[in-house]
Amino acid sequence: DFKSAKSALISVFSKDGLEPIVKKLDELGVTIYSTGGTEKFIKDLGIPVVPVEDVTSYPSILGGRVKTLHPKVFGGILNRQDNQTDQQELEKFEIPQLDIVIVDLYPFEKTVASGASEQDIIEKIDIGGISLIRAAAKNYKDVLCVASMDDYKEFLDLLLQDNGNISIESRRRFAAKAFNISSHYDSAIFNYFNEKESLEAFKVSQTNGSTLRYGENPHQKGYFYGDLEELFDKVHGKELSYNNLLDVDAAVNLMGEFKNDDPTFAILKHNNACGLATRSTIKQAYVDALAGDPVSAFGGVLISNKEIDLETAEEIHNLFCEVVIAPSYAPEALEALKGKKNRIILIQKEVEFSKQSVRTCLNGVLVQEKDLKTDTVEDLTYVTSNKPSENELEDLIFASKICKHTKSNTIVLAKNKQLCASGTGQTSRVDALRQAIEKAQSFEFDLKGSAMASDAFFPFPDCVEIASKAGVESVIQPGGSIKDQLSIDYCNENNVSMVFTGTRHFKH
Ligand code: 93A
Repeated sequence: DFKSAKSALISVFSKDGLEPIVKKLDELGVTIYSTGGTEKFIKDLGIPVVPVEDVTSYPSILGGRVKTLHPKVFGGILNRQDNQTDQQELEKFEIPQLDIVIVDLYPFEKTVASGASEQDIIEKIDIGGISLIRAAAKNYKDVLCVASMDDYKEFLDLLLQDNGNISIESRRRFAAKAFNISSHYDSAIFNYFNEKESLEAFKVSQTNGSTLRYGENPHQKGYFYGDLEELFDKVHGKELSYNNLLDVDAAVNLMGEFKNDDPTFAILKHNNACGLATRSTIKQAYVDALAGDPVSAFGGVLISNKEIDLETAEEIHNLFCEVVIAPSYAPEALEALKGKKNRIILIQKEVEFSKQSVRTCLNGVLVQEKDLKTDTVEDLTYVTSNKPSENELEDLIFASKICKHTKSNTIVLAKNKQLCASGTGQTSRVDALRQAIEKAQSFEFDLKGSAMASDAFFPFPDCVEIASKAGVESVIQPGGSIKDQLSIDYCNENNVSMVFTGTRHFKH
């Protein structure tokens, strides 16, 4: 099915390599239609060319944003030559048949790479050209579409080979190339917008970077790019260090889970909670958080979900800690806390945090949505014959919130809304569990009736077995292991209740 071309529409950004094509088309007697700059280029070669405006009877408007977007142009491309009605309409509306469409799109990616301004980049989003390409490729049965300067050469060879007769196979092959180009083009635009969004979300720029005393260790240089003042009022203390910043980040993310709960206090070390409790007063919450692990609490980061009063501040004052964070402080409490020169005191403002996280990886960056899913009672599937009591359910949700913010592999043990102990950042979940049990026992917690949360499913029943022997009576975990039933069976035989959340909470 060969077709000899009688007309061509040429609208190209790059004119490099176009000359021999236009010359050949002219030699073959093909009528050439063209747009602004391309038309001028062809005219300058001394070759006859019809401005597209003569077809549309409409000038190029909006600074070139609309030049080919017109029914007379698209009618000329999209009509089916074997369809009578289509052909009658061409005649009726005086639409010229177009057999070849040659486009080379505005160089969007190159413009982005050049570091151009947003405005320049936006103007390089080709609308008319991409539409010409898609229309011509869609109608490949009648139209040949050249969609990039990279294909000029191949097209010229094709013209020379059969003297302007083009086979259906060639038209279809060029159509496939065309859709490859249009989809790649749109993906590049998407990537630009997407990246823009994540960078803006972090407000990271050279101008608001600050030099830290050092990085994770004194021999490492360190910098922070961000706007701390937007998030906190720092009312007292030394400069925040690299490690302080990481702990503050972990603390506010963790406490975000308890924002609307009763008074809750958490103590963090190395980004993990070493103590956390929810009580009727903030002082009691602090006292019971500290009891979770008074050894680790030394030099920790403290955070409260409610105003810190004088009573609590006086208790806190006895502890050496790096940072205290709260939504507000009673004036006397603040004075008491200021009693240590270096202690950093932050008032956390009501500002939303970015919903994405970024970290370096293999000379690149990994970007992901933050884990914003908090397990609730509504998410739970009750998988054992023994169901958790009201109190146990509260403890399970409580434990799962802490678990989500603890480094994997992790197991969290909790009882009466108090963190008993956790196993953090272990290479196996059994190790994490053993660490948690041993730690809880070393601080004289009675684990009888405690709740256990796991960040991921149990591949074997060993964890529920060890936990049950230590006194755990309720378990919350995502579920989803092929061997779930073994853990369920064990729980059923040993009076342990277990619920599945369906959501894994790895944190690496
Ligand atoms: O701004 S556009 O999206 N609006 C249009 O209607 C249109 N038609 C073709 N850009 C449009 N084009 C593009 O113009 C082509 O894809 C090509 O890159 C460029 C050719 O313009 P000129 O012939 O004026 O150099």
